[in-house]
Amino acid sequence: MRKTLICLVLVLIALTVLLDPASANQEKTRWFTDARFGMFIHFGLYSIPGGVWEDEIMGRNMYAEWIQKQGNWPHGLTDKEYQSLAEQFNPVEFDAKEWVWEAKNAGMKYIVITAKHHDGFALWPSKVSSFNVMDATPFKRDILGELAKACDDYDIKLGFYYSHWQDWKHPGGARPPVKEFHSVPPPKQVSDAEFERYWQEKCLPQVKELIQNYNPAIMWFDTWGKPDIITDERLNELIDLVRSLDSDCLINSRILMKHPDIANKVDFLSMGDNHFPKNTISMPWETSGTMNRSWGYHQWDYHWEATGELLKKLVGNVSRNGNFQLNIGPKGNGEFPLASIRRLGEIGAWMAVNGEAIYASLPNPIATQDWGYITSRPMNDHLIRLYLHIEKWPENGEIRVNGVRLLPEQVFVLESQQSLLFAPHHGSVTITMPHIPVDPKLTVLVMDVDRQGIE
Ligand code: JFZ
Repeated sequence: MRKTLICLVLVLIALTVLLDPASANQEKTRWFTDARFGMFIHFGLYSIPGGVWEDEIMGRNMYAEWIQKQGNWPHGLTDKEYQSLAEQFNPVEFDAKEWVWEAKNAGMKYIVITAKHHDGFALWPSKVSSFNVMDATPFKRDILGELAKACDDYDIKLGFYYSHWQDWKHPGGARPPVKEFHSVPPPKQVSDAEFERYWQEKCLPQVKELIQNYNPAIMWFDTWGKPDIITDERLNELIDLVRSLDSDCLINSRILMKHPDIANKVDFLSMGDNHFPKNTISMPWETSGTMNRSWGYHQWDYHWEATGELLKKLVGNVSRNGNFQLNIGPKGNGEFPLASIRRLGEIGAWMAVNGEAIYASLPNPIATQDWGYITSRPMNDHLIRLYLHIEKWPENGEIRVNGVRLLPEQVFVLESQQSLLFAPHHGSVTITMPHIPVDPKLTVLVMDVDRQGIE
């Protein structure tokens, strides 16, 4: 009797999960939404020229990974010129452990690397196409395999960017529809039959290979606009393939961003590059951003952003229920640029003392505030913890938290536990700040308050 009852309860639990796709999906994406912060890596043949070809420099705002098809020289590069880079690809300084350690030390919980970018070059020994690190380069090491191993060792999730739409190596891969695109003769749009050939003989088999060989936590696909050549049929075929091989592997919305039903087909939304939404979005979502302008290493891109600005992007997203995936463009020899390393280290130092306000935190439950951002965490049935991320240190020594109507139980500086005085103020709470700005980048205060006080 007891056994039957237990069985019945188990079946009921299983049914609720099965019948409620939203809750099943929440379970599946939990690690991702808890993580909040990841690393993007753009690495490939384009990392060698780093935005420069025979003394010609790509525009400093341009993406260096596009050097084959876009430049300020009149012709772009011929396929032959670009593909000859494979013979030079020998990133002897590449050390998977070092890369993963940098991510871990920065407080990141996952890495997504360009397994294959638009140029069609594979960073793993693909049996599907010989245009890969093992068969076409002197390096002859499985970069993805080494990374997968290091990620396991450091408990970091690994995902792959795979350019499913554009492939400039395969004759059937789509060509970019951008007006800045240079090539003589101009790019011919591929026919549906040509694309189907690419789809069946390269794209799908390589995706299958990636999942079977490395068991990625994320397949990160990339389109922009709404390319007609990715038909509903092809979209479903690709999604079904991933799902059938690994039902836990997360898929991002850029697989076909503008599709009207995309939110129901994928696991998380990826925003446009460096696009930071101003509203809370309940579905898991992420912005990918760069530290400078280019994704792939660009020797002349000096637009490095300050660490504080990068932190604000992270915190801003988390306060709206989103993630931040911050890009690194390693150099052709496999090293991270020093400017990136410094920023990663500084972010990591901040995360080491303020991580509680980020990991597995919830969005801002009250009004937006003019002094910064709020993240939150339920503590028990009645208490909610608000993390106040102070961006602008107040000149009058006080900050006012609007929308808190009951007096908090306590307020303190997260990194030092210093208690702060507070007082009610017409339906809000005023906090007396320390005299010296605790952290000029972003200071986190903790405020524990009764839930009823913010409803
Ligand atoms: C794409 C790539 O072309 C680029 O090289 C880089 O990998 C980046 C992360 O993704 O570029 C995009 C894709 C989508 C948008 C903008 C640039 N978008 O939707 O705004």
